[in-house]
Amino acid sequence: HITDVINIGIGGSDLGPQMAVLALAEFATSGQRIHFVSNVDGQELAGVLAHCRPESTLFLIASKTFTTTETMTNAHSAKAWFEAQGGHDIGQHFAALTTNVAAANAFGIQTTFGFWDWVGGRYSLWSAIGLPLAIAIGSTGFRELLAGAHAMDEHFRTAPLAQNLPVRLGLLDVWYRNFHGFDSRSIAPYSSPLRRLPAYLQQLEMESNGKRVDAEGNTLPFDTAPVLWGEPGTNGQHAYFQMLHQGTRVVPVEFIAVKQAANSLPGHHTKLLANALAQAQALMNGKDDRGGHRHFPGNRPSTFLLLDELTPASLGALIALQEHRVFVSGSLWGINSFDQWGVELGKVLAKDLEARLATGDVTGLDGSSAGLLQKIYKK
Ligand code: G6Q
Repeated sequence: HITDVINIGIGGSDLGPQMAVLALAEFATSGQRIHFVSNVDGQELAGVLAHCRPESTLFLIASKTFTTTETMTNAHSAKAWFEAQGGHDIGQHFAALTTNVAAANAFGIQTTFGFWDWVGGRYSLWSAIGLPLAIAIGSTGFRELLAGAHAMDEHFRTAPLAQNLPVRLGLLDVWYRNFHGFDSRSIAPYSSPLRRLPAYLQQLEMESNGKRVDAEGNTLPFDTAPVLWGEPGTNGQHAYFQMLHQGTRVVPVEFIAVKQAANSLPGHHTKLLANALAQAQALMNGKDDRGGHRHFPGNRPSTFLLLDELTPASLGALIALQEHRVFVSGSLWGINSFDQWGVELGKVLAKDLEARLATGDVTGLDGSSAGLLQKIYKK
């Protein structure tokens, strides 16, 4: 009997399913605890393993390439833990979500869930990478998520441009970025279950459109993806919203609220929604204090997305909306939203430095990296 499912993956093989499992906790059907381990910092895996037993744990090794260092390191440690704790039958307790079946087999995993190697990690929630979510909410729930996304796909494909949500959002993004020079966007989900949405959207937009050249490699003469950041509301209000209201730079805010409460605690949801409305109102209208320090200039733009309810279908539609919007702005900027050479460079450099940390060799390194390496290197 499996009580714990541990998804080991990073980036696109972590952020989507993790965000969605949290968002749809109300729809959990399986009763299993779903854990996400991404960081190569052993604290993360060790912390989860401390509460698990090998006979009741299922490991999902989520890696498109099955070569990512963080994931492979965690996967090997998980396997070593499993064996050291007297676990039997790796075949029953480890599965891989990957396009590299041969590498998974070589690792000792026979059960593999495949997808296509042309699917970028950050767009892979809909594929086998969504398995932890499918385990959590069941296949019916997962199909509802897909159906909600499909409805948004069809809307994007067929709706007239003036009513087309991804088109309108993408145009707005370009308008803010290039015509107003706004260099960031704050994501404010007024919904605790959507608390990992900012992290998910950060990757979706900044990895897709954080590019300085067009698809042919020509340097772009204008700015592209803004910085995305944010925390759930109302928490953000008690932290950085001060700057949004009275700071020197304008940051468009994207409010995401849910009309229907998923809990029955009296008063909470009305307060939550009232705060979301109040913030949008204050950003827009400001408050006149004749230029004194209590003056709020107002005229600060925000977008308000309202879901009737947070369900698998509405979450699917919300995520598909964001994917298509990134495609729209990326297309207008003429960039390839589907590569990620910055991520690849990090992977290569870390391998070189890992080898140097074992030997202390700094030959050919820049002074800054050499200095740091010498501080860390232990003889
Ligand atoms: C996603 C990125 C990146 C990727 C991870 C994990 O679009 O390319 O976040 O998902 O680096 O890669 P693997 O799934 O291959 O381990």
